[in-house]
Amino acid sequence: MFCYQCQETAKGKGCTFIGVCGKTNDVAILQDLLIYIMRGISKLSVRLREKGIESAEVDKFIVDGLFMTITNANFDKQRFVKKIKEAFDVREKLLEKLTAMGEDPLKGEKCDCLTWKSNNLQEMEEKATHVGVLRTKNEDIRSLRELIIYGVKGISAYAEHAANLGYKDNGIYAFMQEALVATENDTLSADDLVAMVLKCGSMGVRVMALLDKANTTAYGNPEMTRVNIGVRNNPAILISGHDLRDMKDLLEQTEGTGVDVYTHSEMLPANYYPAFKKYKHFVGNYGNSWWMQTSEFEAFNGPVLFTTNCIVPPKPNATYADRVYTTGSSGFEGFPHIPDRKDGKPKDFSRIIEHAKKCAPPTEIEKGEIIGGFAHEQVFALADKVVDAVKSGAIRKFFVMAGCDGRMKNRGYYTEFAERLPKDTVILTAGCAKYRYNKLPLGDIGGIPRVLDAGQCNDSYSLVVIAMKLKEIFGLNDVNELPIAYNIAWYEQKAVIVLLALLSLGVKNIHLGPTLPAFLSPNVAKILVEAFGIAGIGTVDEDMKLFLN
Ligand code: FSO
Ligand code: SF4
Repeated sequence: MFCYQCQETAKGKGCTFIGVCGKTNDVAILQDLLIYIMRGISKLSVRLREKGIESAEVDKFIVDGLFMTITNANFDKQRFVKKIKEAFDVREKLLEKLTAMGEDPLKGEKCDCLTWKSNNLQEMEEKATHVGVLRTKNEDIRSLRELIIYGVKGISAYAEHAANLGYKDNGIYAFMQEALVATENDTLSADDLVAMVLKCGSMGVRVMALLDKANTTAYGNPEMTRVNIGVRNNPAILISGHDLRDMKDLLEQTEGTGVDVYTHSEMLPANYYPAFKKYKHFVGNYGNSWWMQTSEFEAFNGPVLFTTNCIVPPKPNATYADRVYTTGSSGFEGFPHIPDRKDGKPKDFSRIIEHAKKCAPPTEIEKGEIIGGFAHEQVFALADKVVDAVKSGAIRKFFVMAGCDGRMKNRGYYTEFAERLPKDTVILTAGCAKYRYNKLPLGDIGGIPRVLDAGQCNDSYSLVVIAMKLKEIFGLNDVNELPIAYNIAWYEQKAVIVLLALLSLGVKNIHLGPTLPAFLSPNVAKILVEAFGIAGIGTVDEDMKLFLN
């Protein structure tokens, strides 16, 4: 195996025997094979699209397939085997369709991503070792191809959540397939691929806008909310991940059962939505960001539902492994998987609810409240206050500190950075990065909290909308003239698409940490530095000086 798609990749270079995330060699190579066959499917689908033929089945397949390969989403080997077999069937139908139209389905194509097939696991594994990342020998082309793939994986996650709420965009699906094809096209130059990277960024904005519309139309606009982080004395279910439709189904089905619901990690922002706040058995948020789950799930005592990443494989002596469930694109061998909803009907969470009834209430690990819900509409409602504070100098600068958290010690940088920021600065955040500082007593500026949490990583879109609004209010020509600095933390591929989205909007001088991606070759990194002023992070001292001058 070779995988370098996330920030925690082994030695900052690549995982080769087993993933730092726990992904095994078997799963890693099957993910490579799945992506390879999806390239073949995309080649055929792109040709059919040129003839005006779209397939909802193909679109969904590509979205799900990519999402399953995101870091920490799915560790279940059998699910990948099944998905690869399904991929052969999906591809076959497209080949047949082209043939029926009188076309040569292979038309000059040499890539065996269009033809290779085997239902034998050993043969699959053998093939898989030849179609991974390192197959592209030129390191700059490899770097750009992978940057595109990771961006599209990020898009897939947000597209899936939006689709679960009935929001679909054929333009986004078409782009995802076009991008997969581009990463298999040897005639494309580095410049062509850079153009594709930027297009990927603008599609990132588009998919985040779509998901924002889906979430806010279905559940209302997030509003300023004080979220309880303590516990009550009832058995409970902990829900993690990003899928708000799953959240809704779970809240509805637990109502009146005596089982409470708590959010975990990236589901915390569900507490900010009017449609969810009304449920009396929705108690609040339990625990911290994803990587602390191994101890926090022990203490929770009740079942845990993963709607997406980030899953950490339980330690061999974990007492909670028999009470974790997955759904959607997430999976883990041994965790029961709740099947997809059919015909738009709710998913059936009764099994988890029955399980919860037999469990002890959660053990308290924290007490108090955290504040959040500062997505675009809530911030617009405070716009006069914010603008006055900027004009009077009460707010000197905003710091976008969105993105992900992770387990590496050097992420302590973000806690220290937040603590040491002067009192006339405000942090704008989204994603699980916030857990590094959202429980610090950072105070407020004239009633405006110094940490404004917009929501999940996809709600970085809100931060962009807020920046655009401020640009308009202050009559500026360029978003980079605003007193906003970007100090973003990344971990997995959704953060990659958030970054590309910001670049496509012309945001410059983003600092990215705690380390720059291993998949950026020196030349590709140079392009990003020269064109966009991207930089890594230094020490807190150095960066404080740099950002504040
Ligand atoms: Fe975090 Fe995990 Fe939202 Fe990611 S929980 S790391 S970027 O999945 O998606 O922020
Ligand atoms: Fe390694 Fe990250 Fe890939 Fe997991 S996702 S195998 S930790 S690079």
